[in-house]
Amino acid sequence: MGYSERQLQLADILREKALAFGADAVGYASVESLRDGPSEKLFPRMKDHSRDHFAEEITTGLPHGRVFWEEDARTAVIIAIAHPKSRPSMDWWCGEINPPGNRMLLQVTKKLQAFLKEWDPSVSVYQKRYHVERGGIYLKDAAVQAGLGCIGRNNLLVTPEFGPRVRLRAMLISEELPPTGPADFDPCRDCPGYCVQHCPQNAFSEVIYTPEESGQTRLPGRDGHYFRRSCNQEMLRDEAAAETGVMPEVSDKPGEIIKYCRNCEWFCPVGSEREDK
Ligand code: B12
Repeated sequence: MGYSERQLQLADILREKALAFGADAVGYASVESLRDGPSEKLFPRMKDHSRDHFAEEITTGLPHGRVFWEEDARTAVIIAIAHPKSRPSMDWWCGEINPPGNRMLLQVTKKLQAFLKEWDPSVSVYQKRYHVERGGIYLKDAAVQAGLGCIGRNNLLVTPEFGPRVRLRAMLISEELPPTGPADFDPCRDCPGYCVQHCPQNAFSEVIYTPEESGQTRLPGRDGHYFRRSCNQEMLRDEAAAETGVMPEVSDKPGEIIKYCRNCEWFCPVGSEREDK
């Protein structure tokens, strides 16, 4: 598809702005390429949803797991912020309060939205929520299509610069921008799989999904080895182990600080040299 001068210019400016506002990586995927993607397709066939209480929080009016796409949305702008080993608190939840990393992501997309409003008020901008049930999109699928990295054996987006130690957020816009992916990148091919070996719940130890049974080849943990229920077991343990404390970055009131397991991120060697940017 040919892109106009205006679209090419916007693609450049938006990228520049996102990085200036604090994103560590940014990419674009066409909404068309994301519709009915691997995660959305698998969702109704999942063996165990685990966090089924999310179903009670559906605000889209769609069946559980379906993505709500705004009618005029054409491009998904995906941003990533690195969550390095040196700053673990970026991922800590304090009660119901969003972790500092998520708040940074939100600030970047809010600033991008404000910039776009000035650039051309006729461009529609949709902030996408974290949970698909509340209007979000499947962020890893979108990040792969936007060229930010690939899905690794740990079932996470693995980026060349920061490995899997990133968090993602999306914003949809009504302008068509040239897609920046997918990328030809596969660091897992010759890796012994430190990430999966260090899972405290052995969530990657058996094949849960097969291409035959699920009718698709893009599966959790690449070849269907990731079991959401086991992973969630660890997260419930982390919640039970939460201790009361204060996180000055988010609030001066004490709350239960939850430090979710990140072994499948910590043990991935990709991008480690960029840990402290
Ligand atoms: C629900 C949820 C959970 C649930 C269930 C996870 C799951 N995968 O099912 C629980 C609570 C267990 C969980 C755990 C974790 N989560 Co979580 N989670 C989500 C959430 C909200 C939706 C994920 C989902 O439901 N996927 C649907 C299921 C069906 O798909 P899937 O298991 O992901 O597998 C699909 C992909 O692998 C894809 N795929 C495979 N190969 C290929 C190839 C191509 C080309 C493509 C396009 C796609 C593709 O197809 C599979 C489906 O068949 C997302 C945010 C979002 N809106 O996307 C964050 C998210 C995925 N989680 C994230 C993280 C970091 C974690 C944890 C490390 C915990 C933590 N400290 O935050 C663990 C790690 C789990 C793991 N190794 O996968 C990050 C991942 C960042 C990254 N680098 O990828 C996300 C994106 C949130 C964020 N803030 O950025 N999570």
